[in-house]
Amino acid sequence: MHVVVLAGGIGGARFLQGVRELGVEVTAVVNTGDDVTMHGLRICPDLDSVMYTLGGGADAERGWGRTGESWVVKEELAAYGAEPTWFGLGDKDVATHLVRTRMLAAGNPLSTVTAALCDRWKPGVRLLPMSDDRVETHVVTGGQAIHFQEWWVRHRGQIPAERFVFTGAAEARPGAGVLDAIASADLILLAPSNPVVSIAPILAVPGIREAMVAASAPVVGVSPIIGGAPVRGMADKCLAAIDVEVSAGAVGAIYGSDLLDGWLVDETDADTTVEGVPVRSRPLWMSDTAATAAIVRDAVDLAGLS
Ligand code: GDP
Ligand code: FO1
Ligand code: CA
Repeated sequence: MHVVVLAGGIGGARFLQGVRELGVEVTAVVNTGDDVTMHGLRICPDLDSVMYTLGGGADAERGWGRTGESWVVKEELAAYGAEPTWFGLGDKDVATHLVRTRMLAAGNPLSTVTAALCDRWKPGVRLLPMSDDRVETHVVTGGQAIHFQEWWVRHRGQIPAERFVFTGAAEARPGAGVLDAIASADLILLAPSNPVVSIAPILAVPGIREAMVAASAPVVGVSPIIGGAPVRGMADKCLAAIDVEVSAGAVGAIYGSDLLDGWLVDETDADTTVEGVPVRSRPLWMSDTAATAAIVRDAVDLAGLS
């Protein structure tokens, strides 16, 4: 069996820990819309969250970056007044960005660079960037567009987002291996990642959504919204910006019945319906790997594959 998972950062990473427990071939197609260049370094937050988490090097409490991190580089940059001082690069994390930036500058596509970084971390699943082309999520606020990281980290998501723009998405091509993975999948899962800024950018790369709809594999999504609120993060603010209700049903509806063959919601949202989509409820808290693996098994079952 080959399972393809669309994933963002921490929600995607935790979900993939459960998918990995299936013991089958797993390919993760990961959002790169959060990617940014800071201090000359190319940073891929969602790829790194997944790589570090599955590789056992993530700081689970902070939710991003490395365990046992130190901040000497950040302090030294701040001493120079080198902007942006609002974005924290840990010393260990910097090494990842140095390797990535050098390999990209040498002409390697991000997919090749990611595979090389994963040679060290051995995440146990294949990590594919959604695109090797540059796509960046921007937030339109007060009539101007700022990078997603500036909105989320600098402004702590406190200034109202009017809409999200995936700059470069229209011209981007699916990353190396992405369409082949989707076409050869036996099951495609949407991780309980942020629908607006993690899954939507992946689906905005021309050809990916179409390939998923055309694939022989069933597509099952897992709700990131439980009881009308995100478990953590900014999904409520993001959904408000696109005028979508913060509910499991509304998120299922934006993916739509053409894409979804099943939608898994939490047991507190058992009354959820999505037109044209079979909905099942079960506990969706990814409290540990065993709980997450149980969610994944229910998704496999909902797809009719158990
Ligand atoms: P990010 O890129 O680091 O923000 O992470 P993702 O986009 O992959 O995941 C963020 C989403 O994960 C948020 O909308 C959360 O609601 C969701 N999430 C986090 N933990 C859980 C959990 O235990 N269960 C469910 N169902 N969703 C979760
Ligand atoms: N999040 C923060 O809240 N503050 C930071 O200074 C910060 C730095 C950072 C550096 C590398 C990296 O991979 C992620 C980083 N994040 C930081 C997390 C990131 O802003 C977001 O949580 C994700 O992009 C959302 O998926
Ligand atoms: Ca993200």
